Amino acid sequence: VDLDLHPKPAGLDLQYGTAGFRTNAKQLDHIMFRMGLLATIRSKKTKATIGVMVTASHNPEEDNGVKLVDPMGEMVTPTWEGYATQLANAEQEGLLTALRDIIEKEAVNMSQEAGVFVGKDTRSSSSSLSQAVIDGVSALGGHYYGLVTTPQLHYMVCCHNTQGKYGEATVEGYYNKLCQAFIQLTKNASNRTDDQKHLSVDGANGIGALKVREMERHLKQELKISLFNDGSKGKLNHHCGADFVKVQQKPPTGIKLNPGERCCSFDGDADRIVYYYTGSEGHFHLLDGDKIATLISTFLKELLTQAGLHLKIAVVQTAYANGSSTHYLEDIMKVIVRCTKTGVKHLHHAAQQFDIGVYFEANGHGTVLFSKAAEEKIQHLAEDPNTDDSRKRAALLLQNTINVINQTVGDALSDMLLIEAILAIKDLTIQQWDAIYTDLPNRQLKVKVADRRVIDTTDAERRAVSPAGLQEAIDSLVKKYRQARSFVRPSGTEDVVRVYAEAETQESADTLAHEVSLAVY
Ligand code: NG1
Ligand code: ZN
Repeated sequence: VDLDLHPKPAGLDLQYGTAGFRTNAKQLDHIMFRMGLLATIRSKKTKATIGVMVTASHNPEEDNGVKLVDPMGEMVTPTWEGYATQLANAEQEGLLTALRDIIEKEAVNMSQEAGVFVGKDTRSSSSSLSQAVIDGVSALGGHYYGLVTTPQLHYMVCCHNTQGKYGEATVEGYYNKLCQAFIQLTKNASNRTDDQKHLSVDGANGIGALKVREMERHLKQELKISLFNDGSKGKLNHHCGADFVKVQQKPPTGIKLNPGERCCSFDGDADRIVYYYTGSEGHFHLLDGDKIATLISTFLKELLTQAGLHLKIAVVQTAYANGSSTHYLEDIMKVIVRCTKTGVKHLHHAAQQFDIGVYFEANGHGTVLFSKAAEEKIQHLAEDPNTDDSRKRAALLLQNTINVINQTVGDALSDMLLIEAILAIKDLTIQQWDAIYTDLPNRQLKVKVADRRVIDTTDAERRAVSPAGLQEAIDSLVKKYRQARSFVRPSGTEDVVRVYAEAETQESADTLAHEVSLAVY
């Protein structure tokens, strides 16, 4: 490869953050090329196929980003995140040395074959930027998938590296696996009405809109989707999409909301989903990642009981989880709850410690992980001729649940099918699901500061250890309100400090969030 193909502007420094590199698309050409190079080296090192996804998820259309996907479809390891940052920031004349450093440190055999899967979202900059990645993929065996959702790319990397055991490494194979499982699941729901089979989807004017249309053809009318914000008119993530709905706590523009009807929003690369509806009084009701985690874990726990299986199930959340959800899960449902730092790699890792780990960020990114042992026990029960009918039914439901889930990463399409199936099987309306517990009113704000890195946190980001005095200030503000909680942390994807507050009333949550933002300056 010609290392001077996509030269780096001198002096530009970027970090591989929680979701890879993410900034204005104009600054990313050299980053893409270099991530193509790094993915090739990572592939040679792991002797497996590596994924590279070009997207900036829920961020504005003008932005873009890139992240690497490891062999089993998971996020790349911290050491390689470090290499990514080093490689990205090496000045043009030092690029060769920076590459050699990594190759040497990792003792990579450069004659090993390499394979890299590349995917992109629908941003206008994604075509040229993904081309820059491909230019960097010097090796043969690269495969360009073009337009895919982030979770589809993760899925195909995993399928490829497990020789098809997880499924076929094509977009078609992905639809077949998920949709067949969904159809099997819904056979357990009796007499679904047309209303129950109907769902309104806000595609955020992004890749999720294209892909949900493709997927719908495999659903045999078992789910009928009205698609809004399909990308034909509006701008990506602009006043629409999961992040807008979650943070603004209001419906997206461009959607038709009839009272009581189920709606959901994807984000710009379709790895997040949130649900909502308007009540008869015109009130907006949001069902976020916490409500989704509660629905899924309740369903799984009931099935485990019916199957007579003793498997350890846990729910993994972050500091952004609504206090009511944590209380409900721990004290009423009596499941283990863990709290990790923000960023799915942390949640994913914590969820792997259990037989069944349900993880969701409040913003709607999440999935369920089943240990190998758990999957085997379920399979054994389903196939054992001595299993009685009701236990067998539960075991089969668990098997199809496993198949509808994308275990590599949070996936809006897969989560949507799982949620729709659970609502059908349990014969729940969205209102009944919403009524499982009542959210504490909350508010999220962002604050621009000179240097967000002066804020250091501990206890899964729930307490600030620096700058001195900040935590004490937050503590004394929180004391003024009932059922209140608040924390601040530097964002890993934007140059801001995020403030979160919850309290007994919306007014208190808003005031508290405002007061805490003033304390951050
Ligand atoms: P930051 O910018 O670090 O807060 C945001 C989300 C994360 C995660 C990443 C990656 C919130 C509060 N934070 O991270 O949960 O999804 O983006 O996209 O939603
Ligand atoms: Zn996303």
